[in-house]
Amino acid sequence: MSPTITAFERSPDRGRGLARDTRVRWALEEVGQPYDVRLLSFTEMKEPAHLALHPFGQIPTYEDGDLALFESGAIVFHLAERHAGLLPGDANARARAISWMFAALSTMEPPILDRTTAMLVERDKTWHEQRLPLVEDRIRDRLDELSNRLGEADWLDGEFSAGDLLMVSVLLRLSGSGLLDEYPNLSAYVARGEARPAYKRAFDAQLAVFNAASSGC
Ligand code: GTB
Repeated sequence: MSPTITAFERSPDRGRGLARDTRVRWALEEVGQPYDVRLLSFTEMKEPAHLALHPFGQIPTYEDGDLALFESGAIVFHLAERHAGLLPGDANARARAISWMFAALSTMEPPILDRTTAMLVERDKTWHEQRLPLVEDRIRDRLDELSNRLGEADWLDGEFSAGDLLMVSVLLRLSGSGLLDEYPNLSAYVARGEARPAYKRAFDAQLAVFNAASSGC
């Protein structure tokens, strides 16, 4: 039996691949693991059946036999541990790749999410125009450092890893902000991630869900 993940029945990002099921789909595609998807409405996400899987009533979740997981990072890590292709075999290189997974989620993602919040729910506040540049400067601080570390390398530490998968997924949330354009090496890094066949399959799969919902299928 294939594992089952959950995703938005109709993603608020209109199929741009920014919801967190995309990173899980991407990991599944990278390791060649077929999967099923259970689509959920916002109402269903808060009902007991889903809350039993996800304490915060969110997507994505992952079910495989008697294992149920939530948190996209934990799901990607689980897949990377159980399949070849997303973590190096050498123990030290593996530990460094895991550091990059945490860096993506706990160092890079928070300031980027803060900007999303500012744009989605604070736009009508009197202080929005003053706050946004501060939020964006905090993102720039991190992008400066990441850009310096990446340099001209293709990936963060040798071969493509789950660390890159999560880092590219996080950076993609800056699409349209103009911030990534200030860093040609990071823009190229994200483009390399998006060009991977596994990413394209993942992106197309989530887009197909949105298109089907929009056409009333
Ligand atoms: N830390 C968790 C993880 O990594 O899995 C966060 C999970 C999460 O935030 N899930 C969101 C969710 O279920 C969907 S991805 N939200 C519903 C809720 O909390 O009630 C976040 C997301 C939502 C919308 C856009 N968008 O429109 O662009 C992008 C990303």
